[in-house]
Amino acid sequence: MRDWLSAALAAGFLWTSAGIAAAQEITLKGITAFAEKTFYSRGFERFIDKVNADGKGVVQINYIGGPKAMPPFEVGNALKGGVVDIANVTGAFYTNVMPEADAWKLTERTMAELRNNGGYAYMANLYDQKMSAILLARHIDNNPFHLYLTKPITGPDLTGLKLRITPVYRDFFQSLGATVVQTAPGEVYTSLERGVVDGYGWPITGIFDLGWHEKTKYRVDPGFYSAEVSILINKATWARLDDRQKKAIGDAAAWIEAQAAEVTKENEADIAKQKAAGIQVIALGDDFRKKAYEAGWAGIIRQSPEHGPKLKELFAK
Ligand code: 173
Repeated sequence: MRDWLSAALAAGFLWTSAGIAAAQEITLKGITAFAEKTFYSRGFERFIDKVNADGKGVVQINYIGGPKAMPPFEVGNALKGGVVDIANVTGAFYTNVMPEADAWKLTERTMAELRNNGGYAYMANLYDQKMSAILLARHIDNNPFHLYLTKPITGPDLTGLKLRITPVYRDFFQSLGATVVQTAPGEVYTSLERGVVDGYGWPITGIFDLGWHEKTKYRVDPGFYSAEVSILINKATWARLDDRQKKAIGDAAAWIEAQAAEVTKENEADIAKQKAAGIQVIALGDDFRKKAYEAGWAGIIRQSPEHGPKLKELFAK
């Protein structure tokens, strides 16, 4: 083999069957807003494993890690600016860049339905304009949020309670009289331990990942909304990819989004685990859930009078 050819192959150049174009394997930087190997990062980690297996010689993802590498609320900006290429993150963590992203939590339609009814397309345009990004896959859905407490309540009145929030819960908990304090997930444990908060919002799954069950006495039912965690890619990065690179990433994205329905099994498992850990359920009835949606949509429409009403039309049932 001629020297230049072996050198080109060693450097990762591949010849297409037509022999007219050479493509170099590309390596993308991936970050997650959730702690590595915990529930909300696992779908992303499976996605990366698949891309790296199927995309050998074509495209690879270098997994930089989670909140130790980058604060969760900075992930949106980093993706927008191309500091990272691919991110695993929830809309509530980048409302500073795109307030409408928090509306995913209010969807009552599946992603398959939203990809058909124009809901996904409407959001895709906002991602393009505000985030310079493309939402590849929502891998967490069917996963309600709950209020967890260290003190009991007797009804839907949170007056006098100080609660840890993200934008997900702000309007709802405030509408019921709570005082709220926003923290990243990584600060929940110490906030509970120091008595800085009387409880926190979080989905039904994952409270065992960071040890919060040790400090949690009550879970308020019913749950409300549907947690969203998605894989996003920077728009300029995507534009640089050739067809084979896009296919490797697109196929892995469709594969992981199709698994979002399986989240319900994890919900059941964590409900049983919470019960076994002695966490008591405070059941408030469906009015609690109804109030959550009212406050949630009012908040989205207040923050985005231009797009909120249209999103409600496309997302709600
Ligand atoms: O509570 C949170 O940090 C939050 O907003 C969230 C969103 C999606 C999944 C898990 C947590």
